[in-house]
Amino acid sequence: MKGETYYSVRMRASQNGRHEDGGKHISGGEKLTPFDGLKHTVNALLEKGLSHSRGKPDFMQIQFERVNEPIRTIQPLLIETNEADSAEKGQELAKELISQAGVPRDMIEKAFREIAEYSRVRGAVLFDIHSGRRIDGRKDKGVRVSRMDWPETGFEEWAAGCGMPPNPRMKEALAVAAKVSGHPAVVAELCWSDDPDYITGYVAAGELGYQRITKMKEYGDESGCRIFFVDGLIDMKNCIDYLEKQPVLIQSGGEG
Ligand code: PML
Ligand code: MG
Repeated sequence: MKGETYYSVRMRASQNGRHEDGGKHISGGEKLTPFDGLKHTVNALLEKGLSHSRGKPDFMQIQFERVNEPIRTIQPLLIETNEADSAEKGQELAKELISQAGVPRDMIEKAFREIAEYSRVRGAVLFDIHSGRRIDGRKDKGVRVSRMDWPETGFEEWAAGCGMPPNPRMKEALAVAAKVSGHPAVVAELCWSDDPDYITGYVAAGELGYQRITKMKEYGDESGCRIFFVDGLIDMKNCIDYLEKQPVLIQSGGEG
């Protein structure tokens, strides 16, 4: 793996025009692959964008580019599943876990009050745990975490070892969470899907691991959430550069 040339492959799909022209987000995807995996990867992303519960896209962009920076390998987070029988209980549990990760309670409440507004943002929102303000400065675009992947064989071995089904959605979310929590400014991540038929979400942080919560919203709800609770005293440019540009492969036995 090390020494091999990798390519970052990205897909985004929307309906009623491009995202930046007000189109509805349908699907997105991020992969890292060696050259000989490009065809398969592009096809997999095409398939993902075309068969989505948020609707049929009328705009899709798939692009690849060679990655010139050295690739970092990062270990998967520990995983736990927490059952919640209502969205209200799931969100209360999420608040408790975010607080265990080190975010002050009043800041968590403030972030949750702003979730409806943040759900309009296409990427992630960076929320400063000191000021209680959004500090990514990216307006509707937010921050798109890119250039990470978990090679399939490694993921399948890991999933079998944890007794988890090798679910591709979970693989992608775990790869994002491991990359994001690998930056020292990120204290915790809160996420649930914008897909109307998927209600499991998670809270993730280095020590806490990847804490799945089985119900974070109601079926049929198309509002998602991706908030990174960050220590705004740490250099945010460095953090955003890392999230968008640092290539990362998830690998058991990788860096912490
Ligand atoms: C998404 O699909 O956008 C996020 C899914 C988060 C939860 C994945 C899981 O652990 O089941
Ligand atoms: Mg989605």
